[in-house]
Amino acid sequence: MKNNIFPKDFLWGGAIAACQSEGSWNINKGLSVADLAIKYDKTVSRYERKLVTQKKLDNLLKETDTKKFPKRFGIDFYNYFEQDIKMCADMGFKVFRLSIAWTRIFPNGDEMHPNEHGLNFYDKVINSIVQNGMQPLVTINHFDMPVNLVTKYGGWKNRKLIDFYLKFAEVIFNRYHKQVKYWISFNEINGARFNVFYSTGLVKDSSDNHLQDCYQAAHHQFIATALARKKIHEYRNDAMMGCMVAKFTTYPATCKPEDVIEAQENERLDNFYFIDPLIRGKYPSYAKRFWKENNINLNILKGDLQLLEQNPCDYLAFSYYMSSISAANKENLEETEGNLKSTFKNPHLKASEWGWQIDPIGLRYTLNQLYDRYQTPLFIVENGIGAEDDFVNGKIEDDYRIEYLKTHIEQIKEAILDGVELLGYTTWSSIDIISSGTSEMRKRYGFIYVDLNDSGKGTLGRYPKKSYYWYKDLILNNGDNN
Ligand code: BGP
Repeated sequence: MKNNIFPKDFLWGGAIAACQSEGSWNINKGLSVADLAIKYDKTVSRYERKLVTQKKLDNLLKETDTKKFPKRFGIDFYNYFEQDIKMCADMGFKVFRLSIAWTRIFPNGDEMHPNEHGLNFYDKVINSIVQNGMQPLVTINHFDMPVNLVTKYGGWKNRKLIDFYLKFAEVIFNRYHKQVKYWISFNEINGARFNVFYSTGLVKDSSDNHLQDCYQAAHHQFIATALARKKIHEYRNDAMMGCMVAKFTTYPATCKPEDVIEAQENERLDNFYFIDPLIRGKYPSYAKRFWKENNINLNILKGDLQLLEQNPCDYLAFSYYMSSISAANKENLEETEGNLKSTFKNPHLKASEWGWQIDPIGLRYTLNQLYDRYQTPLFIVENGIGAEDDFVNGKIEDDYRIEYLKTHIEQIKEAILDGVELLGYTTWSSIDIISSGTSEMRKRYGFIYVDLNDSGKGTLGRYPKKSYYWYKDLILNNGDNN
């Protein structure tokens, strides 16, 4: 028995995002990029799902059948939040991760004054989290920027976006800094590489050099993060501003040196390129070569690099779902799905129904890798398994979810024993919500089942799953009974 491994104040909890849960997409709210995400099933290629061209955007904007856009309705967290937050508190959550919809506060992103209706909603949500004894962990922007900032300003490649974002951030800092200590500037900031439209609002054919735009957008998000970090520290000294990446852990497919180099290159470009500026305060040395070879000419203003250097994030947050393998020659590799991008099959791993490869040991490896490299506190802000749950006689026996979380938590323990400083663990997700990647409802991650199907039908009733009681017991014992 390994006892007392998790620190006493370890932040156990779960996560959701505004655009996948709230619904009420047009109640005192502007249109967000997430409101344009159509439901797809597994048969539609990732490339097709993600690709947003000008023509596609025009068609999406003209579409009048709102039912095609499940994220507009979510799970009606907008009206159910008190019940949902209470159920999470009853599970013993110490922290509740949520995001604030930019389009509720600034419906078009470029207004002079914030929308008081939107703020009133989050006043109630954040009060409810705090009154229920949990710390709110707030993601400022989770894949839901205002569409107006796309159509009028061209998205994050435009430096003006930094000002709009900061205005939004300052409004919520001013309003919630007393209740909120933990912040994340952007959900999965490496989305600029993998989830371009929803992360940065860039339309694929809007310029001659799309890749240049993606990396310019990422640069602007780095600057926005540094400025937001600086600002929140003016409100409270002990604030914790984190940056977050989708961590893509990959192993060389063989011990062939070419495969090892390929794996190193993937880790660098998928992850470290995005973390280094925000934690180390500077771009990695290989960035120059990458820019040159890809015809990327970043517009970095005087003072930008100094700003990054002076405002490193206070912790590193990341999502971890699966791992992949890398090889110089991909001919013999078999492709499978993964978070934000497809991966290659590792013969030693099983996968979820959606093809995401389950690798608990990879989480220990990742925690050690990140801590060795950055020596800054880490926070796992997403980890979980998407599955189709069977709802039978009001019960959901989700043993596969318990197994997934249990084996990952076991490896987190090992990493803590290895010396990794970990602030907390918020599973994805606390409650079933609409899938980010496919907008399906049947891909469920929560401890709480929501009676809603892919056609938008259901009572919206909330039911604790078997995993709800398991997680409750785990938190009660601070992870020691796992
Ligand atoms: C991450 C996102 C979440 C999310 C999760 C699971 O990329 O931050 O918003 O939903 O992945 O992905 P999916 O819903 O596509 O299964």
